[in-house]
Amino acid sequence: MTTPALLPLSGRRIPPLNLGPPSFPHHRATLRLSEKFILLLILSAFITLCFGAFFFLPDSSKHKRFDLGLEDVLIPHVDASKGAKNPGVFLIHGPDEHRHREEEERLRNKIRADHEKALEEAKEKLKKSREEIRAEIQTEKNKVVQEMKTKEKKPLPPVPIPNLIGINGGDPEDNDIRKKREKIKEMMKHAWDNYRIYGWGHNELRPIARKGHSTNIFGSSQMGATIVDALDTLYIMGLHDEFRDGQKWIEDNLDFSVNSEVSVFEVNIRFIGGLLAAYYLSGEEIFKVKAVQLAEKLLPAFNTPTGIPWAMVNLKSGVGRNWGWASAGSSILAEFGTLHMEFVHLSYLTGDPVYYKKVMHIRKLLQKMDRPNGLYPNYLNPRTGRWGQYHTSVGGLGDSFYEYLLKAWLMSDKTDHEARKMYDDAIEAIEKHLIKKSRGGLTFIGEWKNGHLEKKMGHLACFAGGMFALGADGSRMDKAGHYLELGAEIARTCHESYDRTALKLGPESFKFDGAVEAVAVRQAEKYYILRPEVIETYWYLWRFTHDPRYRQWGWEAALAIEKSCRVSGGFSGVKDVYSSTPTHDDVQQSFFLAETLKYLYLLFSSDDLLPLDHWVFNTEAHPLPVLHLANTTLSGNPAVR
Ligand code: DMJ
Repeated sequence: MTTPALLPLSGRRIPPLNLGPPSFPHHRATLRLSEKFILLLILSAFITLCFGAFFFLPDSSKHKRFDLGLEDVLIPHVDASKGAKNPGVFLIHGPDEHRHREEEERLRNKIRADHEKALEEAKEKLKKSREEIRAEIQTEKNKVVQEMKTKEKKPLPPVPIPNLIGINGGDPEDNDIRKKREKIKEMMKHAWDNYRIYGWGHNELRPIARKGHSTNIFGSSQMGATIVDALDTLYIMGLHDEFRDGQKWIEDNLDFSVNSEVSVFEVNIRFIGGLLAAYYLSGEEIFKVKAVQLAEKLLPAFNTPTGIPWAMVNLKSGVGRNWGWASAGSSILAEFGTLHMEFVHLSYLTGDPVYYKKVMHIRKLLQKMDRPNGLYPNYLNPRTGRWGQYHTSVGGLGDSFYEYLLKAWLMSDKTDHEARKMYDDAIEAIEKHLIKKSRGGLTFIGEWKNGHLEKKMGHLACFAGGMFALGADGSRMDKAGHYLELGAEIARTCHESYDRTALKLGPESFKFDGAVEAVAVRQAEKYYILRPEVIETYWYLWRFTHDPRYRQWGWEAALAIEKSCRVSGGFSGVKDVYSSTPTHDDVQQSFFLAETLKYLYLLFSSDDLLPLDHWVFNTEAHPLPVLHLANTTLSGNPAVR
């Protein structure tokens, strides 16, 4: 700021005010006290003016909420031309001023009239008896319920249904394989029938206590998670009576207007995924309607400063929050990064782009963030848009995020190149930093924690063998052979983790430490809870290679489950796979019916059942058809089913 020229006050030129070092004492001495006072007064008036003007300048810094270069996705898009967000700041003059006064007067009159009307109504009400008032309230309630029901029944717009190929059949020619497939179907019957008898409508089953079971991921209400999760498995196995039974329960009982806090991720992959798959397979509208009703209930979870959803949401109030254990209040990569497939299908089926926009927003945000060593950390704070702890894993907390990048590309009929690029980049970084070979020659995927590689692999990470195989075709620099081989190596390692136990079932997590290879060390990591990932990898590798070892390994796993997990009331997880006498955890997980038994059944079916160039399986093994969107838009389509 330059000092303004001082004007003479009484015809006398005032020497410049010197506020410099006291090297010119004579100058200051010449300035009288009153003159000094006037000068100071003018100066302070000027400073006040500049200061005031500063406040009236547009404040661009207010709009920038983060320093991550995310402006385009994070800046609230307010249409300035409408300008009514803060009406107080606009000054109105001329003819507009008159119109404005009239408008104000009209509003005042309306408020006055409304008040009087309300007063009259209240007086009238008071004249009525309690019974009359109660009856009126009841009529009002009924009206609201009726309105909600009509809204629920509102038909969704017709869309072209993709070519649904291979939803039945899959009979293998080989007699031995056919018998094995029949055995898997019998296991499914056993799991379903017992749930039907002892746990019907509950989320899961306690097969030993013979009663219902649930965990906090499903909230506090009975949402029949096993029914929804099992539907498509029942369908492809030809268990149509059971399928219809499940459908009936859903029609009559599945209600999402409940005061219950659920996991957005789990409800998405199991319920929305399960309902969508059941809809595509059977064509029954009810499944589509229920999927959309539920999706609407999940949307408030996205109301965060960044658009990264909360981990949990209350289905009734829409209030969201994160898990208490997650680093620095973060959301989890594998949770907010595993919505894409289902949400794209929801937009496709409803013609409402809202779902598509939510997941694309997440993708854009992730794309713009710095990644340490090219790796995605598992934790992201939805308030600040900053990473939490630098922990990267292809197992729990990270796993299905990578899976969904690849599957977004496959599901788009290989047109979503952005997703493929993100997948390729991520996989390259993972291979460079996390994938190692043990002394004994087993390839494993470790976990990256604050600059250090933990030589530990979770059962969950075993799904990656199948993912590498599935992504081989279309990989960069034609490395298809390499990725198929990598998938096979992971399958071998995971098979070893099963083979080195007493029960021939894999532990939750296993180490590679000196002489220890593919074995759990801590007691807390020795359990098997009917998880599917290893069998899932066998199935993908079987489809791509037809190497008989995968059917053989799958059969070993099926027999081990039958021997150690089957009880008269269903199937249960076991607490220690290294102990030859199994101790049961008494939980029949819903994913056992959705995934483990489905992948086993597919492993012993021919490839024409749910062929992989027409179907993409969500992370809960629910098959969704490939969408040929090249010539369509997501905002509705006139064609009819
Ligand atoms: C399933 O719910 C899904 O596969 C999910 O992606 C991770 N884990 C369980 C089964 O282990």
